[in-house]
Amino acid sequence: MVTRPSLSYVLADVHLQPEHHHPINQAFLNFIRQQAPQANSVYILGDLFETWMGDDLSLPLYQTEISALKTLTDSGTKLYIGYGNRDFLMRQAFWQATGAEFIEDETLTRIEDVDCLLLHGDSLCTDDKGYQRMRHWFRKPWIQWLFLHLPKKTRLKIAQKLRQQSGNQAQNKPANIMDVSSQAVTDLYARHPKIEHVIHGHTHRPAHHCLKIGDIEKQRWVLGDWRPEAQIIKISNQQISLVKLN
Ligand SMILES: [Mn+2]
Repeated sequence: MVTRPSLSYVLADVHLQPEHHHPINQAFLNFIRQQAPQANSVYILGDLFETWMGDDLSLPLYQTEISALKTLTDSGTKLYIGYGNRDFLMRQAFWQATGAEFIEDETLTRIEDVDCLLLHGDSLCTDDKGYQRMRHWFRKPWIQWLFLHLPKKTRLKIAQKLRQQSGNQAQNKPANIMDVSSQAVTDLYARHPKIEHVIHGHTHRPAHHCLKIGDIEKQRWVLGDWRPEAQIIKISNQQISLVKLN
């Protein structure tokens, strides 16, 4: 058993591309091969992949990245992956191929002796009613089952359409609607009154927000995306920091 220093990473919104020579994929592979093996654990809070259309279709597309993740977990680093709004159809074959463990949205966990609440973040964007309606449907197990049983060609077409649509919508929506709603954040804090640190992604607006509620200084850490420069969370010796990866 190798003893590692106190070090863990939390990241989200990598949006790995199907072309594995893409700069994002290269940056991610560098991180997974060089920095991640020094850590005790790595948490990926959703949207690791641009889309996931079922293990049968997507595992071969991301073979290089999947095997890098497997090498990482074989080396003893714990890897936890949650669903995002683009990749929530990973199933048994994915977890087996990577050696990663699934984490639910809104998970309370202790990382390097710091209690943290982890979530993707899309559940907080409640001002975007259209998006929340779509999320509600996509999260239904029977809809997912139906989708996964469609022929590969049909799934590819649907995924392409959804990507186009979400791109167009994002351009047309006012910026404040795409961010978290303050009411949703207040509700989240109320559900977890004792927790000090909340970490999420999704909005691609890396930041450290502080809000004093009663005796507790609530700290909301927002992860960045990986275009072009990643901003991820490093937790070491009970200190949390938002760091840039070069
Ligand atoms: Mn997202």
